[in-house]
Amino acid sequence: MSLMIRIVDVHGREILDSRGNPTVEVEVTAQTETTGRKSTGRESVPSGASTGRFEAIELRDGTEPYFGLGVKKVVEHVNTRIRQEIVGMNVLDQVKIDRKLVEADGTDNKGNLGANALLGVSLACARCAANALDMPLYRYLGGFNAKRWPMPMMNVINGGAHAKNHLDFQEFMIVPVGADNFPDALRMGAEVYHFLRLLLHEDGKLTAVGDEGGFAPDFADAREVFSYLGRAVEKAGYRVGEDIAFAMDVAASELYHEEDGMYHFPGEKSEGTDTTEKAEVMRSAEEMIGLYESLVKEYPIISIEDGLDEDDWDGWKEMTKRLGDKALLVGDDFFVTNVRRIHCGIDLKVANSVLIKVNQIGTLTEAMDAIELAQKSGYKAIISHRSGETEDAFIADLAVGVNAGWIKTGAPCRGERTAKYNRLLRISEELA
Ligand code: 2PG
Ligand code: MG
Repeated sequence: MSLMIRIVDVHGREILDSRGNPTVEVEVTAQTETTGRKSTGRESVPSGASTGRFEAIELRDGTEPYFGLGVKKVVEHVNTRIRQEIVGMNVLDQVKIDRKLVEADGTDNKGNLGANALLGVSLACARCAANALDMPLYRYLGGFNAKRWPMPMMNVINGGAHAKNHLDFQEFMIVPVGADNFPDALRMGAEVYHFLRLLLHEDGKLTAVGDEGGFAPDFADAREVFSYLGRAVEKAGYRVGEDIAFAMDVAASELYHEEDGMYHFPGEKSEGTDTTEKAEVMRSAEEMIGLYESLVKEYPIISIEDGLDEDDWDGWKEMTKRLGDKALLVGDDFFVTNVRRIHCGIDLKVANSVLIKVNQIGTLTEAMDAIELAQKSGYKAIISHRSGETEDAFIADLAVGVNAGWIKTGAPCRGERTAKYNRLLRISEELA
């Protein structure tokens, strides 16, 4: 007879995320039948700013208070309909629970109950199960073979939808590729971060931080940012490229204008002539790829995320042809952690890496399916936070549980980002 840990309660509430916006938190309580012991798992749901068009739907109240951003209705779904569906189930049956959640919602995009309702419950079930078994979460998720620490991609300069500056690319990351272990990787990243602050300050640039903890002053363009990163790496005593490499998230769907099929760079102004004023720079898909080719030649950029629009499959194909052997080409808004889209990508030989965001798809099982598909197809799976986060560190355990090898969770700054890094430090001790 298999072990029965019966779900006895599900309770949702509204809490605040790192941007001060409401989000969903869920507690699942289950009772081990043989011993009568009760265990609880609590999880909360992150939220994006530059969301992909094909993501599962995050429901919000749409009426006051909180400027319509409240999640009272979603919490209500958790506490009534979802509670009724899963109370009595075995909390160890994660796949069955997630299937039940998807069926209860009944839509393709989780727009009925809300992906934020489903995800809170799904993650809290896994956490509750791990707690009931007295297992670290990564061990519960990955079994005995969970053993690989993830290389952090640390977003130290914030732009795009994550900051109010005039930087068009969304994220500039440092990747401590020369580190031998996670604590060293984190320390190297943090040291470079501090030297970067110093350099920016010396040049009179603002050192206030954006949504993901990276600095967010104005820059002329991506090249200026990379030159700062290079100088910060050297100041910290590391070798550019060997010890610390770079990565970027263009979040190109945010720059793309359907009307003219061009990518607009409002923060980057072209030179005016005597008769014309300075104008915003625009680039075609071809020019975007050309820009990446030259950036990759000039700087040690190992990863380009969402380099083109989420709908531009032809452009992505061309980009993969020209850059696929030089850098990770990561689909975030492009794949939205969705097995169907990832399948298309693999079939068409488009991109070579998948960003995994659990709230893009709405249940843990579906996110794990996406990771499995990516990994077995030779694509990298990069476990990622959202720009709106909480102190929840589920994704740190997930990254180790699935041996992802990569995690993207912001700067080594702001509590909701360091929660993940600090959890990885603790896991590293256990793995050692
Ligand atoms: C991204 C993410 C996380 P957001 O685009 O990769 O860094 O941002 O959560 O705003 O979509
Ligand atoms: Mg992205």
